[in-house]
Amino acid sequence: GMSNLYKVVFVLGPPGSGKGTQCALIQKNFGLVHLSAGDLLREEQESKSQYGQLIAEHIRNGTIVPVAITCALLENAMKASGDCAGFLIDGFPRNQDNLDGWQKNMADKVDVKFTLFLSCKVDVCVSRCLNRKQGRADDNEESLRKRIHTYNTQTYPIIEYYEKLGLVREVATCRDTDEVYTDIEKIFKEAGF
Ligand code: UP5
Ligand code: MG
Repeated sequence: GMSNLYKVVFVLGPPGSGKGTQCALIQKNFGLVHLSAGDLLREEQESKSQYGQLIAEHIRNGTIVPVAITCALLENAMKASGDCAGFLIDGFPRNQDNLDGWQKNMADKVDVKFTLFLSCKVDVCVSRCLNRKQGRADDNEESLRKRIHTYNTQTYPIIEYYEKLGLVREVATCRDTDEVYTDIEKIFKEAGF
């Protein structure tokens, strides 16, 4: 029955909207395992994988890695996690290819509870990324323009798809991290986590 399925919450929103920041808090307080698709891709790239160059190019250009690669990384990470309350899948699915590949490979293994949509004004997002100073190859003005374009044209339609299914919980993130988290905590409690 449903109890055998992995519980999943997707976390989407523009670059710098606070997906990683908020997922860390949710993971700590609710026992869900945070899997950032972007972090998994960066780790894969650094591990000298055969896909390293392809991943690096997509990240720098703000375009989206083919789903076969990303979905395999996510599934492996889920299998390696052992027992947990569920998974926070951060930054995925971010285009139609991602959604199609996920549905094909994972739909019968997971119970998608909802999509947490972290909404934030573009100028705030951009300045957060430019001030982050974590050495990310895509935290420069040119890559950020491309990332925002990809978000608007390809990722936002995925959020709209889940919205039509009644599965979006939106939280505005142009506020202090603690205020944002207070709203998120309510959403997870109401969802039974
Ligand atoms: N910060 C956070 N919240 C704040 C707040 N409330 N007030 C003030 N500051 C706040 O936050 C960004 C910065 O803002 C941090 O310095 C933080 O302290 C501060 P963070 O939590 O890191 O935001 P996040 O939304 O996680 O931003 P990130 O840059 O990680 O989002 P992206 O969606 O752009 O990056 P991601 O790593 O998901 O993807 C990168 C690239 O990988 C993509 O462009 C794509 O090329 C590739 N990719 C795929 O191809 N497929 C995938 O499935 C996933 C990624
Ligand atoms: Mg992130």
